[in-house]
Amino acid sequence: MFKGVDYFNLNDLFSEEEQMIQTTVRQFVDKSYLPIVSQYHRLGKFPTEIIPELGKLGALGVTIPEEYGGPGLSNFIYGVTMQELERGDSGLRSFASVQGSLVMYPIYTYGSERQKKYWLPKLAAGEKIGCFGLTEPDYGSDPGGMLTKAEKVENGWLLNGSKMWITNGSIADVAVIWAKTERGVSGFIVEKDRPGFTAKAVEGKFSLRASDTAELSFQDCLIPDENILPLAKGLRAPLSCLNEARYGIAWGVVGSAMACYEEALNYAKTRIQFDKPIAAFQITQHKLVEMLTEITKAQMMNFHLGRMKDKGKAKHYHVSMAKRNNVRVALEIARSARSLLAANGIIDEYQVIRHMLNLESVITYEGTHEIHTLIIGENITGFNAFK
Ligand code: TGC
Ligand code: FAD
Repeated sequence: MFKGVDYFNLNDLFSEEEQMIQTTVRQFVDKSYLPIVSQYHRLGKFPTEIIPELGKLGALGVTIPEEYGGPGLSNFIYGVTMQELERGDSGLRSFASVQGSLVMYPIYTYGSERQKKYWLPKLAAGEKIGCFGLTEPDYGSDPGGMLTKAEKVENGWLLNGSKMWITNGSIADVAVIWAKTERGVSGFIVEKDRPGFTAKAVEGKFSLRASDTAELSFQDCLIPDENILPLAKGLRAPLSCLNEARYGIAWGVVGSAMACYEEALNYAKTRIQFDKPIAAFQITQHKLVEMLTEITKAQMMNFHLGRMKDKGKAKHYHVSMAKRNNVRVALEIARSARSLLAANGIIDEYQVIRHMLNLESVITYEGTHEIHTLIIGENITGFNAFK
């Protein structure tokens, strides 16, 4: 039975299958992931040994149909899964987001039958790891300006350029790379051992430390014709993948917020100052009430968005609103929880500082907070304020 932060008993509205999967993912995070995350956070590495378990859980490519090796579950279950993974760490959810929404989704949606049959079962099982390269050193919020190019040559495509801040980049077996071509922005499946392809881990991160982030370079890297995603034409193809990942993030960050709230509440009940638990002070209660209220509002938004998405009614601007709101409130909750733990809030014996630092990346990637403001702003006013 679900024992988490659920003030309005939304969980009662979950189907039996949704509840069962939530509990299974939650137990995996509690038993297999939380005991090791601090150690990997210190090391600055992703715990690759848990990848097969993620595959067995069905957390990689949740909505990919069974005929391609996926579990073929709903978008709602995808969301719930991301929430429970990010309750562990944003790096864990990032791994699953990238593998499912940014590698499997484009292959499933824009790939040939041969590409789907070859890659999807291996990615679903976690036998192969994928990454997604859209961002470049000089083009982040404005991916349409990308400099990476693929030139048509007799026996394929010659890829030149670089991609920056790529999650899973240095541990990936395969990359989905977006490049300008004579037919507009196109997507390519690039195996890691192709001559001319190098990946280098980004050093010195203070955020998402238990996640791999890399810079990818391509120098006259020859990609065979059969590796282009045949149905991906133009920038709308990679942007459509972002909708999937942003939806998962909207759910995921609520998991981070729940972890911070629970830790803050437990701490406040046991930490004694002025002969009382700090939970007995009005200012502490105010902080906790604000946290729980924002979590409850975000859970409701996700619940409805998930049902809308399963009916095919969630538009990209709805996803932007949920991503924008939920990451902002999760970050505020993590900061507030950190303040409640005070000095203990800055060490990794507790979770709040790790979540807080992670969320600084999450509010930046998959469209910054400002970019989502402008996406929603354009939708409601009709004016494009990007350019
Ligand atoms: P714009 O001219 O507006 O659009 C170009 C074409 O794309 C269509 N479109 C979309 N299609 C599907 N979904 C969306 N969300 C779409 N947004 C736009 C649009 O209709 C148009 O189609 P067509 O057929 O008319 O050509 O493009 P723009 O160049 O003005 O840029 C728009 C903008 C700023 C919203 C977009 O580029 C943007 O979202 N920028 C943010 C970049 C971003 O989010 N990057 C994420 C990189 S991946 C990542 O961060 C992974 S982290 C993963 C992890 O670790 O969890
Ligand atoms: P910039 O675009 O340079 O933005 C700088 C500032 O200007 C921001 O505050 C931004 O909001 C603001 N700004 C930009 N344009 C406007 C405007 N029109 N109006 C108002 N303000 C504006 N990318 C991938 O392709 N694949 C990945 O797997 C991936 N993983 C990542 C993992 C991590 C840990 C991080 C930190 C990033 C990752 N990214 C990935 C990149 C991420 O998507 C970009 O960092 C993000 O899109 C922002 O780009 P930028 O950092 O270049 O910032």
